[in-house]
Amino acid sequence: MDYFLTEEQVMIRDLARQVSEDKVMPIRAELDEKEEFPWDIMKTLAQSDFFGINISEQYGGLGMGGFELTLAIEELSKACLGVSTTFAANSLGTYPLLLQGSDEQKKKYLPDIASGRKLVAFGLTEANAGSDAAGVQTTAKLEGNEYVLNGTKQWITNGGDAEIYTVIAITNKAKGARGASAFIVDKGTPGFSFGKKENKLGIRASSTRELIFENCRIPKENLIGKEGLGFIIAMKTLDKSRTGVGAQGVGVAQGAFEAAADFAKERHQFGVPIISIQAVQHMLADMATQIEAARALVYAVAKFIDTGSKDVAKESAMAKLFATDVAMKVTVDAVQVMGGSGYMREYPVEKMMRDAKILQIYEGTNQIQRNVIGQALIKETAKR
Ligand code: COS
Repeated sequence: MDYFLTEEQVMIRDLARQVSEDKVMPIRAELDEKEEFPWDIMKTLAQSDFFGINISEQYGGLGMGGFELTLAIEELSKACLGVSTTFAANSLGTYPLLLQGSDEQKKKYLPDIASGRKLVAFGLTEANAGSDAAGVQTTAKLEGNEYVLNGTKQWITNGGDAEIYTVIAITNKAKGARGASAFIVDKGTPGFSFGKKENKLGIRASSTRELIFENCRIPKENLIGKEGLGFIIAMKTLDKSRTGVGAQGVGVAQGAFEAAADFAKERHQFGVPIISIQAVQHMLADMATQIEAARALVYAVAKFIDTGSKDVAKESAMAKLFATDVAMKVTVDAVQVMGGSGYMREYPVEKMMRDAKILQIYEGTNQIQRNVIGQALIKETAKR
């Protein structure tokens, strides 16, 4: 379907598609098998200014919006979700700075992020704070001109490979969610170390580690916004980034669909290509319809967020929920269309199916997305 993209948007999409086809597809199976961090691909994306897409020109970015970022994430996801997760987690980690960073913080950090010189990671999740994001136990205590961080963050994408970390920690336990604050922590700060690299079902090209803070002292200037804003910054960050997860869903589903449709044209059974068998055609028709519906929703929500509207939690949750459920269904169906071949590592769809599962889990499980939507609906009905 034609989404009437501008010339610039077509350029971003086509460039991302080219990187995906030339650089990602040839090595995605190897990255998955060896759990190899995609440094070369990140370098290529940096050279093409992809890390600066939604960072303003003032700080070295391209000054575009979340919609253009969505286009890039979708194309990368068509080839490999491990690669697109590494890239998208970078923007996730950058949002706290974009949302509430001071001009000094932006001047100090954003040019390195926009140029791709430094990768970013977002540290919210902990052993006891997953769906219950307000359950964070990592503490940050102000001592003179420094905050002292103690605690452990879990399952942090880009953990260990990123240079810059935006971290949520408790500054006032008595205040609950209102007692959390957001900080910038540089890799190499004494007292800041990493756990072992996690061995995952999918997105194995991306790295996932614990962030360990043991009396880690950071300058008080590294507080983002004000004390007590941490939970809201985290929620607003997720409101922005969840559309990107939706775009990942659209991309991986499209990749799986194309692999299955191409295979169905070549594979013969009962003397005909299986694409001419109605049972297979109907599966492909459902897959294509669901993908187009997911894409339309993700694009519409990304554009809505770019208008600067303040309350986007419901729409962003809807885009993430719908597109990632579609991704799971379509990747499973792609394996089914391809039968025994789909199950083999020789073809890309078994990896896509393994990769897609995380989309229903990270940046808020799809059950949490339904909660967010439900809560927004309750508020809306109260206003009517
Ligand atoms: N934007 C602005 N403010 C928000 C907000 C949003 N999107 N969501 C919540 N808030 C505010 C609320 O308005 C409330 O403010 P008041 O204290 O003034 O009333 C405050 O934050 C607490 O909100 P709430 O009571 O809804 O918080 P809960 O602890 O019930 O948690 C959910 C809400 C479940 C939505 C939240 O914990 C969540 O998103 N969890 C999933 C986290 C996640 O995605 N984890 C994945 C790891 S990060 S990669």
